[in-house]
Amino acid sequence: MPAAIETIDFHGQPALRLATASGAQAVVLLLGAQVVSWTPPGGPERLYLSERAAFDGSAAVRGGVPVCFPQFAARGPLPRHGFVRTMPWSVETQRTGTDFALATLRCTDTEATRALWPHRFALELTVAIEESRLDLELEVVNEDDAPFSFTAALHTYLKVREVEETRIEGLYGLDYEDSTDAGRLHHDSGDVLLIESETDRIYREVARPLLVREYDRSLGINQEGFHDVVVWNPWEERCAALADMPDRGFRHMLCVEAAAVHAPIELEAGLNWWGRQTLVAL
Ligand code: TA6
Repeated sequence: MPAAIETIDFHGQPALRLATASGAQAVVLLLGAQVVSWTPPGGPERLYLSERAAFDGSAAVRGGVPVCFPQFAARGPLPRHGFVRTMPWSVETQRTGTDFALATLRCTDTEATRALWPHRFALELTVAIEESRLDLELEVVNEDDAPFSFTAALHTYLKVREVEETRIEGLYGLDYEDSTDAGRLHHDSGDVLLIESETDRIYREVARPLLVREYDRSLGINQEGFHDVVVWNPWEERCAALADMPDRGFRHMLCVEAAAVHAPIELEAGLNWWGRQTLVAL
């Protein structure tokens, strides 16, 4: 089968399914430009999607890769993680080649967004699959006539077999803000990060690729443009408090997010910024 892109219905929402000749697949919702599935050739699924996720647009879909913009988390006056994850995006480009499939989705400011955040902007999310790789690129264009600043993230939910048996390598020597410790700054001095309790960290100035290792497989993660990496697992209590997560869901997910948080991006009028996260199944 050659590479192809088709429009599908995914839990009642319009979505694109990208597929390559070698058998990779990804699904991206037009709602929030949220990638909700990525399967490298031969499988299995590598993104976590909660079986209790709401797909009616009343809340962000729990899982996949939510796009957070123009505010990360509750670090400002806007709704948590901004407002574009529950907005409808449009399909701008679809392209397939010998063994890749690529789609670009776009959203722009509306009267409702300007009431919350008085700026004109255009966002494009490009999703590309090729062999065992998923590339996500977020472009922000300042269409205003004055500068604006924003924080943003690709809030990637990885699917893991068992979170306590998962190790993250590559964070050694970095400073991180610990949201479970009132945002205090800590220094990571361990070779690997093990997730054994609630974890909510914003690692700063991450310049090296990361490796997420499980006993029988790994995932390489690289980013450009984004300076921070957020690592999040709600653990038992917080997970149980999330209406759209099953109680044991935290055992099978791990968020490793490409983010621009600790130093907001300042964007001059008419200019653009982009950030990319790449996942490679190993
Ligand atoms: O990225 C980590 C985080 O900011 C956590 O603090 C956690 O609350 C999570 O995002 C999920 O946020 P949400 O608004 O999707 O429930």
